[in-house]
Amino acid sequence: FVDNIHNEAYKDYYLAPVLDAESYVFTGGRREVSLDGSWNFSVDMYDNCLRAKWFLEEETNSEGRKVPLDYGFDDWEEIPVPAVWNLVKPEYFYYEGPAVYSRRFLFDGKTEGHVFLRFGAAAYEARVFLNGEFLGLHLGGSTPFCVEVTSYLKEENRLIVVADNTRRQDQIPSENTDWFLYGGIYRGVSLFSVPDTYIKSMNVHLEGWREKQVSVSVSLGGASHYEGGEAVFSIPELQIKESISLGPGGTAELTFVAEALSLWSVESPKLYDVQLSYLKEGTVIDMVRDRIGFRTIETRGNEIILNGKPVFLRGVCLHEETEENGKAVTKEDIRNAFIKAKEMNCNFLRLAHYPHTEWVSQLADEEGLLLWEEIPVYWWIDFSNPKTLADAKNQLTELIKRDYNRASVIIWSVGNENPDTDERYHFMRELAETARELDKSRLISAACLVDAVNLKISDRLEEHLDIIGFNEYYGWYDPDYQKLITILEESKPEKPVVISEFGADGFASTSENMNKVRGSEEEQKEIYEMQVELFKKTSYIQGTVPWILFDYRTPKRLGAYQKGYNIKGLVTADRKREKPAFTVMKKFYEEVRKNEQ
Ligand code: GCB
Repeated sequence: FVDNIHNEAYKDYYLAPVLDAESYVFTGGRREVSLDGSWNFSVDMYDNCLRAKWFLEEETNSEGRKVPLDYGFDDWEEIPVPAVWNLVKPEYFYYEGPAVYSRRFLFDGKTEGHVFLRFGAAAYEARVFLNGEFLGLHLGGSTPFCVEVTSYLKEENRLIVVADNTRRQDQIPSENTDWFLYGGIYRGVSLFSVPDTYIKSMNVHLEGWREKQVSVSVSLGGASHYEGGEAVFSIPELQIKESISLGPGGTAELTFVAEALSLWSVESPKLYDVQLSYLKEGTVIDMVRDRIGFRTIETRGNEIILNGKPVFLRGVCLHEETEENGKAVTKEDIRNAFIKAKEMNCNFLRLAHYPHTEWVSQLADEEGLLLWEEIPVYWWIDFSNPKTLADAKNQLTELIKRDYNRASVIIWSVGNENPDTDERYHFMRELAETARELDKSRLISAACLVDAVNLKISDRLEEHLDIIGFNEYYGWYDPDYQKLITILEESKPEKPVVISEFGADGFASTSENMNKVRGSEEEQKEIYEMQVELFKKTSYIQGTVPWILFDYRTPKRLGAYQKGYNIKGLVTADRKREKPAFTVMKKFYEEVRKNEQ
């Protein structure tokens, strides 16, 4: 047996078709059959599955069973989907590379219309094979994607996914991050069917809070030409039923006034069940549903305006991680994080540094929390590489498509702490423009760096942002507070500024004499106190977002106290103990809230 396939050539074969935002289908209200559960699994460091085309299952063993070479997928170990493989077994903890997932499933054979597979997320490259066919490649470790499987389905099916979380220079994020890049299919997988012509997207938002004008945009998929169809949008609770004829391209923009609408807000997160039907000659062909809040978000000078009123973003940053589940967080994990944030008097979460599960925005809609969502254009990125830009744009588009209808999401962030070079400027400007084109109902931001030489808030990207996010660690990485005082006094931003990160390490002091040593919780508390005093004096600061709610794993932090964790949390990684700085923020936010009333 000789495997002499050229090293890279075998991979080229698996590049297209690309599964990108174009293939994404709206699933709200559709019946999805879950393929979560136990899947067969093997790490595949050498990419054997792709090189030797195991997915063809061509070999036959003595029982006449088709197997990949001398192994059967069904004999492999089983691991749960969704999950990160790193936490399934200690020997997988540091594994980074390709791994093969496989499962069988039955399908009842009725395939009028189209059938799709939907993946919530798989890190980072995911190649999907069904019954021996390569169906496509998805790039990006935290956004959802759909694959049409209609013509490949049989009664008994074999699904294979090669998921590869290798860090590469040209990816988003690139090779160096301050968080753990877990591997695996770590969000749900499902199967759903739609009719021949179907509703592909439904984007709903409120145009004006005073007029209560609602806008719905619809697009169909399936047929190549659409004639004579009609879209009917309804909000049963308000007895609203509005219809519009679809153009030949299968799209329509519907606007109407809903006078009786109660706005969604932090204090009163009112949601409505909505429904959109596609009809042809009076017959309902397809229907989707969602549960939607209606609010507006805009800026006025240095202020952020929610439903016509200024709002201060009392925030905290959050990574998608728990000790037990890694990135494959549960709804309960999310609820616990919300409880902690609310205890600190937060009304806002920055979901750092990549798209978190869609459950976060769904639950935030219910709980009245405002969200900043971000794509992982983090630190250094291969900014001059067009392939990298295409990947970033696609991740942004997939995120916007997924969460367009979530009232809680008020900001799209196009990146974090990127060096202010020409390449970066062009790259990120294009991302900001893409976000604006896709969604006029939200604000665009990025977490920028301060100009540390001239001591000013100044970044060429500002021009393309609605909110200037800026990260600063005065008191910590740079102990000189005076610099921050100068920066805040010297800067005259014309837009609202959100301190999108600040903070310091905080390890548990174990005895009296440990107090106030560098990195202790006591020092962390003092840094917070000093920061908060400055924020109070700076009127253009319209939000503060400390780094970070919980301590979390990161391979970057190898110090004696850090032990593989970023320990800037306001709460320990087990989520059990609040550090003293938590109380500083809690009091500050309490004051802000009182002043707002
Ligand atoms: C930052 C990064 C964040 C890091 C943090 C830190 O500026 O945006 O991802 O984890 O600082 O702890 O240094």
